[in-house]
Amino acid sequence: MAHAQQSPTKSSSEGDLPKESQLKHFMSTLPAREGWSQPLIQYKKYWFRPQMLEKILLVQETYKPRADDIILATQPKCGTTWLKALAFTITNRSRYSFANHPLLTRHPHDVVPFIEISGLSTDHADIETLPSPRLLATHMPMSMLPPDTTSSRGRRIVYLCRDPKDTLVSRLHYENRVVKGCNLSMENAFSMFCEGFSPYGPFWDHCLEYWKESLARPNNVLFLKYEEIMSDPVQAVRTLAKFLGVPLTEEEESSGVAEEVARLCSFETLTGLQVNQVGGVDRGNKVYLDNSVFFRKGKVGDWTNHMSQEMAEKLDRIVQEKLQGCGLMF
Ligand code: PAP
Repeated sequence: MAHAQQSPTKSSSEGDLPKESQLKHFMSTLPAREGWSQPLIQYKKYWFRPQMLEKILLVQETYKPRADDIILATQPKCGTTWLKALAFTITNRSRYSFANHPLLTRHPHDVVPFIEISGLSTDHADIETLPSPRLLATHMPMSMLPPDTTSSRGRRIVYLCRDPKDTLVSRLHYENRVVKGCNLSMENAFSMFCEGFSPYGPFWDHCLEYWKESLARPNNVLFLKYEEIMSDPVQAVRTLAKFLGVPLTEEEESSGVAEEVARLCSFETLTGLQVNQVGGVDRGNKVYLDNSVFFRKGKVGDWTNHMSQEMAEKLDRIVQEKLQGCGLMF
């Protein structure tokens, strides 16, 4: 589509229209489709909630990447909260003791801001004011990261993905819990997901872009799976620390730092903390999210409780076909 290539935040035929009006007009020209709790808009093959797309388009010009930014990239429901906790704890381990750690009183979303979602963290509204090196998160597809985000030799991106069946189950529960009046069925969510129609989807394209980049630039892009972290969280801590340029020292190894990080960031520890049970964040637009919505079961394979074997095989087959030949498998 020709209009998808232009920059919607730059003045064009609309002359001096304020940016927001330009964006709204631009977005009104894009394909929209109903089915999830809100209609989604398609931009460059990916589907977004309108508010998210608006922010993604805006940050194309407002986000100024720094060479030492660390970016945690995920699709929603693939383990963002967990990855934020792990990366924050690893990179700040010389600043905070485990006994008096920020994560004991603050939600992981509160300590690592998103590039494109303001208001999810309470005190990091403006990421431009954060000191370097910044730890930032994003759900943006790789191809939509603002210009220069990936070109720096030093910049690091950690991408975390998850079995699409569990991702879908997690997404379905989240939508039904967070959006008042939403009562989406597994069958409907499943068929939309299989078509590639889901927030930030197609699921496989989002993974594939980061996967290819991780193969091309392994020192800059680390590709992780939720299931791998779950099967050996301590090893995942070591891998992350090394990739992020702060490998565990021998002394740290012998004093069990990797184990402590994994324990602090575990589902069990985080869900046991008051801040993650009763707190919440005001996301603006009259949306208030309980901190607890980011924690449900935290299990691998919960799909077996919500999906038939036939559905699972169908989704596996679709994903396999889409990822065929690239070396990525679920
Ligand atoms: P987000 O992208 O909207 O922030 P995200 O954190 O990616 O959500 O996904 C939430 C999922 O991660 C939930 O999965 P479930 O619905 O299958 O249970 C949540 O339980 C899980 N999760 C959150 N924190 C942890 C953790 N520390 N360890 C393991 N899983 C976690």
